[in-house]
Amino acid sequence: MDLSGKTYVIMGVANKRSIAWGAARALDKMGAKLVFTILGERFRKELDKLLQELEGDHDLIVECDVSSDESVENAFKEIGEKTGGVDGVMHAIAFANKDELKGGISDTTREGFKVALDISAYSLLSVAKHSKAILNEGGSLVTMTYLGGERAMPNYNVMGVAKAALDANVRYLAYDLGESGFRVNAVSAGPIRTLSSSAVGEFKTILKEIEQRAPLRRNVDQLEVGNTVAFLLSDLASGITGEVVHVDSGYHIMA
Ligand code: N5H
Repeated sequence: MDLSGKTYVIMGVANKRSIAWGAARALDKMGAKLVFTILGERFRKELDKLLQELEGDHDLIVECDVSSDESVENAFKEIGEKTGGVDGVMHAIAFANKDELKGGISDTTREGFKVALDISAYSLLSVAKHSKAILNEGGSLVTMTYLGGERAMPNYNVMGVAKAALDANVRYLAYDLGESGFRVNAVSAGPIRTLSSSAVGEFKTILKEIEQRAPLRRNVDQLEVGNTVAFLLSDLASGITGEVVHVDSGYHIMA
């Protein structure tokens, strides 16, 4: 696929294992120009180092803290001024307190619930609000979700509730922005070892279950997810909106 002439914003690269980095590698290979947002300056050095691995020259890195509307507004203003408009945004951001990703969901604190829903679900609405002003014709948003938003899973807890809200945000945003010709979709990835999953105790067991039970009998990697993100961001997906595409070796179809 040729994406030369297209510009995409990627939010959520923390390190080389990030799913957002898988999307960056895929989009770069297809010739797209990339803009990155980082949570804070401490992530800049890591990203600068990673960027040397890409083929294209992607020099615009903007700070964006999605817990602040002002920060999101300023980030997209700056990106708009420096690029003259973008063709899409990948949102790969989530957070929940570690304590709430184990044990029962009934122990979730009010504050922990608020934080998880704010960073993992509300943030997509804020990104939509402030990015639509700089989206080129036919532009689109893609976010990352997980099966734990559709089914109850041990330990996922408040993140499952946040992903259910995120999935609903995708559908409501698709309706809202559809009037302007913009599309909004999600990719539901199978489990992949990343910085955010590294804290999960049972992760090995979860990966093994996929190898045994998923139709493809193997796990997926960041590049496979990235290729699907690239497809959804591209004009090849011009008729797809409000959709959740599972890139999970087919695991979600199994009883
Ligand atoms: C059923 C599972 C396993 C249990 C749940 C894992 C959920 C992980 C998602 C959240 C977003 C991880 C998270 O917020 C970790 C933080 O508490 C601590 N980490 C950090 O602060 C690091 C430094 C930063 C960079 O991370 C973040 N997120 O800001 C689900 C798994 C099988 C699949 C999975 C891992 C799904 C998912 O949503 O990521």
